[in-house]
Amino acid sequence: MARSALLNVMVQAALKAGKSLSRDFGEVQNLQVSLKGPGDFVSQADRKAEKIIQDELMKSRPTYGFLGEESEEIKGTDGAHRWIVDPLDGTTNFLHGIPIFGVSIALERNNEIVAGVIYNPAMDELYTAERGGGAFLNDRRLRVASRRVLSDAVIGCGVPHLGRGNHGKFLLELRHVMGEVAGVRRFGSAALDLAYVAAGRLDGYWENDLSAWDIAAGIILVREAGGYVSDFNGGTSILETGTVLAGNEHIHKALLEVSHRPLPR
Ligand code: 2AM
Ligand code: CA
Repeated sequence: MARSALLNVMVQAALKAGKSLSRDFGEVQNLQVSLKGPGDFVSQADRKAEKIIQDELMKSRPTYGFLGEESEEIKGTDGAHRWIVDPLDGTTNFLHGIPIFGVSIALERNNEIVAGVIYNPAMDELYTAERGGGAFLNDRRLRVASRRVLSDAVIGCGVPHLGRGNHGKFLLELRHVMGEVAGVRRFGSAALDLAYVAAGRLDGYWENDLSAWDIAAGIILVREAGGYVSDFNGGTSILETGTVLAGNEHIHKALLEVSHRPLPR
């Protein structure tokens, strides 16, 4: 598998940040965290990872813009290119010693995502995709699952929690979806949920109330694995709305319909 120079830069940044997160995850698991508590330790881990990524990316492409979860946006002198980075997606899992978290790095060119890398250091799973070049898990080419009906499908989602999201709206969506599918999962990392759709582990996935960095890299992974990704209403405003709905052609269509059914009388 030949990677472009650009994708290589992204991979190196993700691996380096992943190493740092791995070390800090070990600390969290051993509960050897600072007196200020694990929350504070985790935000430090998060910021450290973002700094590593930013340094790596800016070193090789100093004119590109940079949008990261942990820092002020940098407007590059090159108006066409922007990195969109989440140094630690799945923060709550990380904090709780659950090994489902990862680094997410996307490259946007003229408002379109053209490359994406997601890395889960705890499982040493590196997901990469470039426009027109396919999607990969480590060296293996990815293809979305081929199941065509919801009754065979395992669907991922995001569940709103204390102080976040529209709980009533989600319960309505879940009520309809859970009645039609083989299983519903909630893994807690939007980036990895999309990577799992690309890998055919999840047949579909939807979530609302996200940020651009949670989903930017996952979008191209799913598309390059032959899947469909839209915003929650089936449109193209994924990053703008922070909503996402994904699957193969059939599951995407069915999930879109079922999740929008009105409340039964
Ligand atoms: P995080 O782990 O980086 O916080 C889980 O439902 C998904 O929602 C994760 O990808 C998580 O990213 C994201 N998330 C959690 N809180 C969020 C917030 N306030 N805004 C946007 N996304 C959030
Ligand atoms: Ca995130």
